[in-house]
Amino acid sequence: MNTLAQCAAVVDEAARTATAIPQFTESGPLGVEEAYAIQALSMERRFARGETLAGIKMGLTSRAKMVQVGVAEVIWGRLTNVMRLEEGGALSKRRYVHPRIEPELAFIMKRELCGAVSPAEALSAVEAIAPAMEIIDSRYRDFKFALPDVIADNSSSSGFVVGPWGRPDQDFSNLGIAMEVDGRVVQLGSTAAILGHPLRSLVAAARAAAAIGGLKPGWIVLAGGATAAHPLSVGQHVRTRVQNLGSVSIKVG
Ligand code: 0L1
Ligand code: MG
Repeated sequence: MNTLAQCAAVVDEAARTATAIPQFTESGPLGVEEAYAIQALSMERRFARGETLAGIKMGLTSRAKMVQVGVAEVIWGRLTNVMRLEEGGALSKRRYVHPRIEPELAFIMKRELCGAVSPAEALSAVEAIAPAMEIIDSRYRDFKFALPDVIADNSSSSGFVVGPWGRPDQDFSNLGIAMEVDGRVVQLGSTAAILGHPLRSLVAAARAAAAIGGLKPGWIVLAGGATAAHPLSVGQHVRTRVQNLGSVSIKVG
């Protein structure tokens, strides 16, 4: 088994060059703590290339996602400025190995939030909420991995796009979500699929982010996919509509 720094270099290079790699767990045991250490080291390499931390993503927060991946644990990853895509813009599929897209709810923070907090405390630190989509792209061959592999691979996070910001003082516990590809609905869900209420995901994010000094003002938190993810192909136009919050879209080039 390689050192943690070597694993970080391998997964970072796989992401940078959009090249599939074998799972780390195929060549030896890897614990969850070690996997988060690899994630941190691989993200340090991106920061050394000029990317900046823009927030965090929560993963496997819905039953559909847990079933799709075959685990029962919430995970997290880091978002960078370079991963953010322009709303209504285009992504280049060549930059990814085998990208998928999923509908999400995004928070933007107005205050720091760190450690064990109540849902009310979490909500009071939120500036706004928005419909969003995350592009996930496992760097592992055939999109197959064990839990530590995916954590080491920044929890598959590869890109995100955020729609119009709305007030956080509205009921967003159970809003309908429809994700369309070229006008055809491919996934239907509800924000309630995100841990029963997306705010619970923010509470979990504050706890997770204690490891990196807490969530900071201006950071984006992706609450997690509300449905299973959908594979992306060149030429597609993907739009997610969230009840009361508007829509967010991206083209695949
Ligand atoms: O919910 C998520 O964002 C899960 C990401 C990790 C699993 C996957 O790649 O499907
Ligand atoms: Mg996600």
